Amino acid sequence: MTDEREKSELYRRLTLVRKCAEKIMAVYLSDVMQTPVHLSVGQESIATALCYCLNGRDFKIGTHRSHALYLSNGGDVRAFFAELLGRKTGCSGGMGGSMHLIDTANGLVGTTSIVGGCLPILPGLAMACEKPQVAAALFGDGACDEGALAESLNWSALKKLPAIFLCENNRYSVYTPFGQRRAARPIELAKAFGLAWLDVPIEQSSDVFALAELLAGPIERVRQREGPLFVECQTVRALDHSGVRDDVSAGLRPAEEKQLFETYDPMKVARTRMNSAQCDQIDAQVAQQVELAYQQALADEPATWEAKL
Ligand SMILES: Cc1ncc(C[n+]2csc(CCOP(=O)(O)OP(=O)(O)O)c2C)c(N)n1
Ligand SMILES: [Mg+2]
Repeated sequence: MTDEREKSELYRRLTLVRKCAEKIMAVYLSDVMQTPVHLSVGQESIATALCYCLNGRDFKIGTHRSHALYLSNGGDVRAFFAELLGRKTGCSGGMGGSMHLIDTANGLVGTTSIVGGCLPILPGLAMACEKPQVAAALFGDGACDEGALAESLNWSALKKLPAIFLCENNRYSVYTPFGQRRAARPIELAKAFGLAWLDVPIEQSSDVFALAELLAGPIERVRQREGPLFVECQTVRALDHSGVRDDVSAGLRPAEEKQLFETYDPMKVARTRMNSAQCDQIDAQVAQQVELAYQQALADEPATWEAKL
């Protein structure tokens, strides 16, 4: 990607996701947020590149680990923090918590804590699409352990639906490594059902600019109704499955995971492709935006069950 305006917009979105995660990390252990959190640190480039190739009319659906999807899709930052803080102004009325983010104005129909839950919903969303609209689901490798993947791939391929399956393969389902759960990678199933596919190594999936470029053409073909697309992006989870701690130091995953993050941290990779003064300027603007949104959300009124009934 060479267009400087496009690059700085992608960098801005990537930075927003990271800075929101850093804010959560700074306050979470005080218990101000009464919700589990599953941070996307290390994986941010994937949702960011995907959303960059989609528009506000396209449907999106995600999982328990969807902060990056909500934020890089243009979700309101105050409503994001308000949701995590259990405020009425939250994007799900303060009742959903971090795993249930909704932003229908921007096409995000929701995120679900049921692993694999978004998979059978995706063909339904794709069936409801009107050309040139498309539907996309972002899910983990653990979701592919569910039988629902085969059914969803089959129906999407059979009906040539405008569905985009994007698997973020961080090779872990909580602490259970890929090799102890699966005989083959998820993409093999997509190939068996005849979907178009993209097999993306970590070198490309951690580079938000490269990934956005790589996704653009195949997504356009989905728009043109050439059939569904399956993308498997290799990635790395920097922190614990849930919460803000480092599970590698706690001995729950091997040290190589930490090294992988050091090498393929999407923020570091993006900075090597940009002018550093420009990055510093965007970093400062986004930091200010995040702090303001957090403080506003903190001052918002708490959600109550009565308010929803
Ligand atoms: C149906 C179902 N089974 C189990 C769980 C518990 N659980 C929550 S997250 C998770 C791991 C999911 O792994 P993956 O899909 O790879 O996503 P990641 O956390 O790696 O992003 C599990 C097993 C659940 N929420 N839903
Ligand atoms: Mg996983």
